[in-house]
Amino acid sequence: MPEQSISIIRVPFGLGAGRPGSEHGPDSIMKFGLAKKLAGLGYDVEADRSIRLPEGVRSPAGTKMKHVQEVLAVCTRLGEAVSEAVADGRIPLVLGGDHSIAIGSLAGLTRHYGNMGVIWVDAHSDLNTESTSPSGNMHGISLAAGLGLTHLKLKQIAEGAASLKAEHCVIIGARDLDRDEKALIRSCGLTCFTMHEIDRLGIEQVVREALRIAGQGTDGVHLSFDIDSVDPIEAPGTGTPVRGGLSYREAHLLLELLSESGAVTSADFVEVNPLLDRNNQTSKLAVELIGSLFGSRIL
Ligand code: EXY
Ligand code: MN
Ligand code: MN
Ligand code: MN
Repeated sequence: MPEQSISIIRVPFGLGAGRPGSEHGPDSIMKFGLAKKLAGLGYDVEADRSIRLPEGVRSPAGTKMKHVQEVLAVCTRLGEAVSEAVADGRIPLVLGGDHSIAIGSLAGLTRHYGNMGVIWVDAHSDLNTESTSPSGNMHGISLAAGLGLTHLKLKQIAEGAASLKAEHCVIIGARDLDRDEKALIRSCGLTCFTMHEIDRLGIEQVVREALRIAGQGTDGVHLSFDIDSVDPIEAPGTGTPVRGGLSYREAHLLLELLSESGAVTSADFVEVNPLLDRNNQTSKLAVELIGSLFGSRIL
């Protein structure tokens, strides 16, 4: 089997979130040894890509949704980088940044994967639209954008991009949903395993179901992992913490099971905020969890 290659794409962008700090996530995750860890697992690692906000891009003040132009500009550049990685046969591993950048990943990926499944691991569902958003923060609309439910379309970001099919999208770990998001989840056809289902079924069964939904009849599976899915006791360094999240072991097992399946073709790790962290605990956890996704095992 040829050596597998990973393109680590850093996106130091945090304007889609309501508080600053996630723009420091990529450098912090790298500082705690991600590239070395992946190389040690046998991958050929390309680690020098960083996506910057182009000079001079600035949204007008006073609009409901904040920093739309900045999100569009960064996501356009990210879409190109992700698309290039896929075209070169490399696995794109995108380090955020806030979760709005997933829009760029999805735009770049759906140029290549015409029928992609998505596993969205998050305390939130990111299913607001420009109309329903209570905060105006772009990271709260990213999955809705992927599904084609927002004014912002993936096609604006990357030529040939296409919306996801809800039937192949799964959310895992949700526990803080807005009223309109709940209504949308009930009507749009995606599957949402909240913390309640994880408590009842166990994370192993939830992941098996998720792999079936996102993996069967699709040509790729994208994992979008928001670190706020993990309980704030383990991951305090994030902008929108919600108690009652995945335990340390549940988070690892989820990623180990995804790894075992061999189904995941790309991933985002987002919302690590080093300014809010305690002793870099959250950045270090992110490195460990990414290791589990790429094959690191206890024994
Ligand atoms: N649902 C809330 C909003 O739309 O403002 C909170 C969204 C937080 C999003 C975080 C990153 O996952
Ligand atoms: Mn999110
Ligand atoms: Mn979240
Ligand atoms: Mn299908």
